[in-house]
Amino acid sequence: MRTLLKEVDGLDWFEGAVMNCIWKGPKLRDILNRAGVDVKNMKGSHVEFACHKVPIQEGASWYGGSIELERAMRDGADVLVALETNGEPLPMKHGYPVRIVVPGVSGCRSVKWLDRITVQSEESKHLYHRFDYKILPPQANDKEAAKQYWHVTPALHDMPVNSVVAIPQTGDEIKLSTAGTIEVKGYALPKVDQGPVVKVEVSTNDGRTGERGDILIPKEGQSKWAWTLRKATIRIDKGSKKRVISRATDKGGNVQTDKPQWNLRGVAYDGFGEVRDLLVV
Ligand SMILES: Nc1nc2c(c(=O)[nH]1)N[C@H]1C(S)=C(S)[C@@H](COP(=O)(O)O)O[C@H]1N2
Ligand SMILES: [Mo]
Repeated sequence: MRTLLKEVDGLDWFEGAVMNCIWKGPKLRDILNRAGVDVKNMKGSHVEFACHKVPIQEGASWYGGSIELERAMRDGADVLVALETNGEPLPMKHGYPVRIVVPGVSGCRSVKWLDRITVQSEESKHLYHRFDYKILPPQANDKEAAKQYWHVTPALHDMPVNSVVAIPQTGDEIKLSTAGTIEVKGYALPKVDQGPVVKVEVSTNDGRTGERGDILIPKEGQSKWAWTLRKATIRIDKGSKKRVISRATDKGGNVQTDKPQWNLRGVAYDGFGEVRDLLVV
């Protein structure tokens, strides 16, 4: 968002931040059910996850965030109290011994080094829940202007459909094949639980024509949450300042947009995947 649209007050996400692994652990809903949480009498409640073991950058002694109880209790939402990743105990930096994993949702709710789960009537009061990770409206164009919008803007949960061109990268020099084509590889992610991604189109001429990428991984049985890795062979002319864009469509029909909306924190970018300044020789 910073490099393609306008300066933001936020982190450099580059193409986006992503985690895609096999998580294992009890479902949060089973734990809450065992604890006697009665959803019917708790409409509109939230579940807060907290970690008091590690302070945050800004000095608060804990980290936390919440999701709606409805999501926590929905079977298909697959919210996990994760103990393992890719068949191993969680690595220390990814939350050992236990973390929350809320698939399809902004990573900030997946609290690491978890030490408390609270069902409560209000959303988390944590700084990062109230004053970060929100898609502020475009009028909130600096920190001062944002002040009046934090309280009325909902916390970010659902992540949008996305695709990323990983090979080649911006600035690369690439050699054309004898057939006049190059190979493009990347990944694509669906909007929240509306996956898998069913189509990725790759274009070298601003979308006037496109090529469909073939799925490399997985070959079959795509999870609704997981990314797909793809490869496309596309025609391109020799020359400098060449651009390759990618556009994903998921099972729910969500498509990446040509005109993503800027927001101050630079979150939830849903514009096309893009690499620029390619030198094709
Ligand atoms: N305790 C704790 N959990 C946390 C955070 C944190 O700062 N402290 N950062 C969150 C954010 S913003 C993200 S994006 C993910 C990153 O998870 P990862 O380090 O496993 O990639 O952890 C989340 N959980
Ligand atoms: Mo994050």
